[in-house]
Amino acid sequence: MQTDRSRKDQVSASSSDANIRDPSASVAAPTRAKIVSHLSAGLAPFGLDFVHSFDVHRYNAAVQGHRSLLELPGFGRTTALAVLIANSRALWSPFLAAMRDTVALREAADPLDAYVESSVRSVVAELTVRHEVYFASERELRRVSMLHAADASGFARRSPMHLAVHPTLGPWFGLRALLVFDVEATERGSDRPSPCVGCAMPCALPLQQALAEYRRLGEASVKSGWSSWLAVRDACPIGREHRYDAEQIHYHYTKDRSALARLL
Ligand code: B12
Repeated sequence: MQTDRSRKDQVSASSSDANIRDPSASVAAPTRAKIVSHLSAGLAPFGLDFVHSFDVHRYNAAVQGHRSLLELPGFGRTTALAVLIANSRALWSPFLAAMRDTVALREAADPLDAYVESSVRSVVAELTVRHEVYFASERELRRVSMLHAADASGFARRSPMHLAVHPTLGPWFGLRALLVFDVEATERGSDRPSPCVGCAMPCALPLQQALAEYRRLGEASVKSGWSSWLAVRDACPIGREHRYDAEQIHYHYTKDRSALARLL
């Protein structure tokens, strides 16, 4: 478990090569399939239960010309393996267990981000191939739009509610990290149709209401008016059986540390 200080140092050193591992240490580069199966098996116990591979150039094409999003490294390859890491509600129970066991997590500025970061880094560290890691929580030049990544990969499609929708999970998942490897991508990423096509869009009215509050109060409205934002997600007809439980929902929207502490 890293300290808060070392996490901050890593992020602030982020536009350098801080996260790029040296391939000279590598004996034989693992294949795409080995990387993906290593990540799937290693991350699942942490509740990071979705690992979806695609070609990083699809993300780069999606953000081309965007005013604030940068291209991700392609390592000079025609295709380069990108892996999107996501979670269903399965994240909650291992996260709470780790919180009970780890003082540094309980003291972290954002315990869930710290948990995701240490979990992903511990699993990725076992791979010897050159790579770069981006977390959903990173800012400014390191910010990756996870919604564009989900869309470009075909894992889920961006929807009018400013969330991505998966054909089975609906909007009930988090997008946590995007990894890029110096390995050819053998799958480009799929263009499956958006689950929103043909939907009567019951999210439209709650979205208007939540956005009105957002315009009035700014980002603080997500915490103070979180039930309006929850109503938007709840309106989606897809994935209702994957809805998070009440405590998980409450913490994700409010980041209420004292409510979280009561669960430990
Ligand atoms: C910043 C941010 C927010 C801001 C958005 C404000 C803003 N002006 O952009 C606020 C604080 C409002 C917000 C709220 C929420 N967010 Co948010 N957010 C992000 C974050 C960290 C970055 C988004 C970003 O800047 N993208 C880059 C920009 C440049 O992309 P863009 O497409 O060009 O810009 C779009 C957005 O800015 C958006 N936008 C513009 N104004 C507003 C205003 C509002 C209110 C919203 C929601 C969006 C929005 O429209 C633009 C065009 O689509 C992402 C993680 C990530 N790294 O992607 C999570 C993320 C998109 N959020 C997520 C979630 C779940 C939420 C919440 C439900 C709360 C929560 N944490 O559980 C709420 C409610 C949103 C909803 N639709 O129901 C998830 C989405 C998962 C999914 N299934 O799709 C992400 C991926 C985080 C994660 N770890 O999973 N979020």
